[in-house]
Amino acid sequence: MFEVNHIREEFPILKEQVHGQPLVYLDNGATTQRPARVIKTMTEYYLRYNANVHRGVHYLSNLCTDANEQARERVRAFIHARSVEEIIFTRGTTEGINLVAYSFGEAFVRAGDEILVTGMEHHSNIVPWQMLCERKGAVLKVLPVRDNGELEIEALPLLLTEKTRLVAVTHVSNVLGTINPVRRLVEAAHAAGACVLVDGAQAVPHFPVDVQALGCDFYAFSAHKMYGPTGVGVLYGKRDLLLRMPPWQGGGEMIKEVRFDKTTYNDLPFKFEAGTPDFIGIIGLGAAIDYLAAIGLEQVAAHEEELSRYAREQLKTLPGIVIYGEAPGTSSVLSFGIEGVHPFDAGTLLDQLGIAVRTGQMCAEPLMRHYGVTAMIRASFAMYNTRQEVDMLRDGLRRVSALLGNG
Ligand code: C6P
Repeated sequence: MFEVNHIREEFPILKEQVHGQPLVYLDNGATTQRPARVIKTMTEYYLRYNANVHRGVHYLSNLCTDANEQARERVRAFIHARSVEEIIFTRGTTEGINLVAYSFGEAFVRAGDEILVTGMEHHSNIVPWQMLCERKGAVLKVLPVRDNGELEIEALPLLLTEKTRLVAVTHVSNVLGTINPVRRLVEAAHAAGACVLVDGAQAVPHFPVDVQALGCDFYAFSAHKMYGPTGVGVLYGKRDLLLRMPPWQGGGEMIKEVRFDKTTYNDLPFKFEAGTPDFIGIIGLGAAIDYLAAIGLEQVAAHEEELSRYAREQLKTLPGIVIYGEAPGTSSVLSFGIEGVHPFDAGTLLDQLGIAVRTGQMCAEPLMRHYGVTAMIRASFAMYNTRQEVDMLRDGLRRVSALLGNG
């Protein structure tokens, strides 16, 4: 049974006060809080078991190596990848996308080729592709977004050409909450001979993801947005592609044999994991996955969907509210503006009431430009948020409007 108050007990920070008010944490799209058990697991490793992985024959090193590899297996099962060879640990979504932009780019992208992104991407899923295009003389194309927050899928046949090498798309928009039709995009891209990278940063914490069912070639996400630690992420890649891609960083761990005249590279996934990984963070991610799996992502999704629907309803009762992104079936993100009020002023006032929301351009400047604004206010939900917190946001916004706006 999904019991939100029971879940809240696991997150000590939720009992904190901010400016003398109970914390209402609605900035989960930026980073979620961590449950005590994840922090405890990591602390135990630091206090009792710490030793570098894949390097020693001694007891502690073997223990950490096993725990690191068990976490890899947990990630594999979590996103239903075929093999642990397809699970590469990174520093986060950003690093995963950069890895593909570099390494896939080296292997498969030539001058005149095309990379297709969408108009709702986070900077992390735009800039690495621009850098690749600059390096290779390739061309960046953009699948546009409709005002209601959906992708203009009908434009796809025009934009996908025999020159398209890769389509990079977010599974869920960090601004609009739109859940994109990834399966459909993958089918179209594959039919045109292009690969697909999915940015899953805002998807994996909110509903079950099955990379085999999606059919995508790459899928990247961050641990810190799914109740795990900062500094750790995952890149899933299809084995046959990863085998054909060169390593992107050199160093320890990614090699089999090093000679001054030639070095041979390690097997997957280690070929892409140069240097000491954040193994205690990785073990923490494993603990976060165990926790999420025990609660059940279907239950999490149902709770958050209900909460998001309720939040949309409540916000619409306020004067001067403009909601961005009204695509059917949006996820746990709700961005909006208030007529006559600057988002930063709204965010500052809400903060005084103990309510944490994100304000700004959300690392999605092209999308801001599409809506003709320089900033938005965003409430983003996690499994521990409640209707009562949504009510507090609504009441807080009412005060903001009364003080600064036209309410
Ligand atoms: N978005 C937000 O408040 P990193 O920083 O590598 O963990 O994740 C980057 C990233 C990539 N894609 C999407 C869709 C994202 O939402 C993010 C992170 C945060 O929206 C911080 S800007």
